[in-house]
Amino acid sequence: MKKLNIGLVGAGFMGKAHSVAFSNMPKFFWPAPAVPVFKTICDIEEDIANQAKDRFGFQKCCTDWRDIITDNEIDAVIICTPNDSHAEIAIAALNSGKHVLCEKPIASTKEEAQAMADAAEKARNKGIISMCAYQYRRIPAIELAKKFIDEGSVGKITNVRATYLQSWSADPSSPLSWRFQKNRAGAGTLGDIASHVIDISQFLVGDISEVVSTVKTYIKERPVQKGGVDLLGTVKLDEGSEKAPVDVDDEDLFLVKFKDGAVGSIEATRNAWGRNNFITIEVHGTEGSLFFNYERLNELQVCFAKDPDDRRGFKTIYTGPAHFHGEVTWNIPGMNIGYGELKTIEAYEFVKAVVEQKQPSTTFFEGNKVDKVCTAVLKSSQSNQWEMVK
Ligand code: 4PW
Repeated sequence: MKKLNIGLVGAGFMGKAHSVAFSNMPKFFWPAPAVPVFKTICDIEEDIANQAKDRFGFQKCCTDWRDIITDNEIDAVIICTPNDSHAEIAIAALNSGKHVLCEKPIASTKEEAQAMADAAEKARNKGIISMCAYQYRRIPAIELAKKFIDEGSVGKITNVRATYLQSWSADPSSPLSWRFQKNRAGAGTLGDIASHVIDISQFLVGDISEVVSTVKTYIKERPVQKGGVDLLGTVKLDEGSEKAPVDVDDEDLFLVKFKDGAVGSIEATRNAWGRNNFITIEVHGTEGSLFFNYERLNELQVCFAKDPDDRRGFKTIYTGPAHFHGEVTWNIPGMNIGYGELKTIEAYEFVKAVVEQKQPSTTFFEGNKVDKVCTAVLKSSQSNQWEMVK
């Protein structure tokens, strides 16, 4: 059985998600393309690195990511650090011949995003795989929507309405993690979550060519979190804590035009009470419509124009063994997959790409395409006019 030696950088929330995914991958996908071997985990905080080693089952830990890059035994690097370090780590890893799976958004500036896409393109010729962790396009119901669109079942797409709404930052006492700092994250809600629905929209309907946007910051300062991993608002800091300014967006609203002629709207916020991981996408075509909501992860709603007037309406398809990778997860539709299985599908796609030497669908090139849309959204929020995606 082939082995793939893994080094993981960043032992917080996403480090946990990828550790769970890579260790579960062969349990679902068997025979696995290669079995991941958990070599080294890195975190800048020694105590977190040490605990993560034992908790996630790595052989070693370190506090400097360069120790992973210079380790000749490591084949692939998973990057789960704040956005401002993605470029440096990813480019070093690619240049040293390691495959890279990097969390989204690809980077914290457009220059870094471009440099990563260029480095990935160069490495590609040497058989090196690069992948951005835009996992939501791999949801079985989204893959099914893509199938309906590609086979023409809903006709020519005219309109796309997408949202990504969460509530975890609506409370002003949620700490100022790196996600609220421009120099670390690049942008706020836009890079963090709007990027996901930009990716899904482009996956389903093709490239976005123009945008017009409004961007808002509601909570202008937050209590400072000192050390530790980002807990996505699950820990609140008290009134007396030191505060610092938020310099990124809380909320983004934008209209989009797709190259193929469809139009649409995208909305994202982390301040919507009652919305948790509310990723929705509704696609209208000349022959029908599709609707997906992540909070009903294992369902896709479809409506066909050709149905008789007295029977026409949305029907719900429950994804299961008949759908994308459903044959390896659970046996009956309705038993359902969750976030863990979704990241496991992503881990499989990455390892398969490495073994088969075929780039996955979410390359750094695709990640850079999402970044270009985000750049145009921010530009439009300043210019108050339509901006081309360049
Ligand atoms: O990428 C996103 C994150 O930054 C995630 O998919 C969900 O929202 C979970 O955390 C944030």
